[in-house]
Amino acid sequence: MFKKILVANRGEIALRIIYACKELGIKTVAIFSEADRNSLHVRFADEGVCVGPAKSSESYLNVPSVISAAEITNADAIHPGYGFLAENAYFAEVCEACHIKFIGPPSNVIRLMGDKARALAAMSKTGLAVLPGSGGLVESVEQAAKIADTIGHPVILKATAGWGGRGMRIIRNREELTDAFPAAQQEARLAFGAADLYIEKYLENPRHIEFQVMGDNYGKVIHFGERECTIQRRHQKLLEEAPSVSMTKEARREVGLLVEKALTSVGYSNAGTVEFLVDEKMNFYFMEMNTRIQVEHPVTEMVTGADLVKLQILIASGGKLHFDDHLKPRGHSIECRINAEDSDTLTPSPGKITSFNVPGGNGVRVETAAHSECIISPYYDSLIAKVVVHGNSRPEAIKKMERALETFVVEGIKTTIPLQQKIIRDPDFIAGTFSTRFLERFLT
Ligand code: MV4
Repeated sequence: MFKKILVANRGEIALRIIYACKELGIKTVAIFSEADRNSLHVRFADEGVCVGPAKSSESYLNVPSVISAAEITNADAIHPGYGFLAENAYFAEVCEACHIKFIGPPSNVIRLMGDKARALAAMSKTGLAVLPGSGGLVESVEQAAKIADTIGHPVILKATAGWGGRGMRIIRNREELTDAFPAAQQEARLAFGAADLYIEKYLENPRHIEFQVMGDNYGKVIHFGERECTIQRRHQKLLEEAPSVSMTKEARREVGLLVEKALTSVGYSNAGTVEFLVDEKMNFYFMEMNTRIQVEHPVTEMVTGADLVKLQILIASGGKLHFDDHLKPRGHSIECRINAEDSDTLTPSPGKITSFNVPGGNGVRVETAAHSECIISPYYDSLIAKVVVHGNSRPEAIKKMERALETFVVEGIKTTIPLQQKIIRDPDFIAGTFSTRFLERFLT
């Protein structure tokens, strides 16, 4: 087992990892930027190393600084959390070269999944369904037009290096393609440094359902069921749940087995998430894979009883997965991501929190690094807390969330709480009849 882990992150996820290490008897090293000197992750870790100024690119994303911090403190592993360096294949390679264990999948698998067109091709080859499309890069408007004619409009152009919906263009007819193709290329080049695009059939009202997986280093991959992540605004998730209301036991088993088979064949290990677009007929189409622990992992933990962060650490240190059977979800869990944002415009609202009361009680879990008098920095992600509830049923979980949000006091900055209160009281949300278009009704 590792003796000391460097936590290459900040905020609530850094705390989540430090808590897991404490429970496993592993020492921790926090890294921090000049803006985070007084943060809780620095306080609760055994050691702290300043890795640079407030700007992420010069601190949390600075590979030589982070590696040096691990070398100086003699850490034997690095947990990257999510965001920052978590899906940087080069960083994972440098860790490997420096004999520091990267707590995540092998660098070649990170690289494969980071290239969305290659990932689609690889997953399709293993038997996962993918939407009809180019099956690789599209080089020109003419080639794109030919594919669109074959599969029929509407189609969608996506950046192969993309994430967060940038570089995406929905194409409804041949005329639109002429302008959209170079525009998407340009946007992708600016955002990701690569103009490469691929094309696929566009689904009008899909759901977004993702499967949590964990693989060990002995060829075993198991799934931990699905999360429903359809409720998003501008590609930003606001609320996630497990299990999905639209899922059946049979579909879970069927898709889960396909996922396990696919990931075993690419040599996957550690935590990962396989994202699907799901149509009205409950057809699952592989969309992309995230090779990290995700923000919304707690809802899976609540219904399976697993500690996914501990499992990540145990697996990276050579441990084996020993689940005899697939975990059946018990009850229902919902997470609200509380962001320091204006809930109407979703624009950042940094500043000082003057008053802070975290909800509690039966079945309520709050992940946060915020506290009264703390400063929410404009330099980083605006996530300030995750409210996670667990109930015996979905209606019970919704009630608990309603009560938890009502008793969550955050003063001094604006938060997304009012928007999430609207969502959980919405008849379509309560009935479970929603698609990715759900939030359009709430747009201002
Ligand atoms: C799609 C789609 C419909 N059809 N692809 C949005 C983020 C990016 N990762 C992929 N996205 C989508 N891809 C096809 N072929 C609809 C979306 C989409 C979406 C997906 C999941 C959750 C919310 C969404 C909101 C708008 C669009």
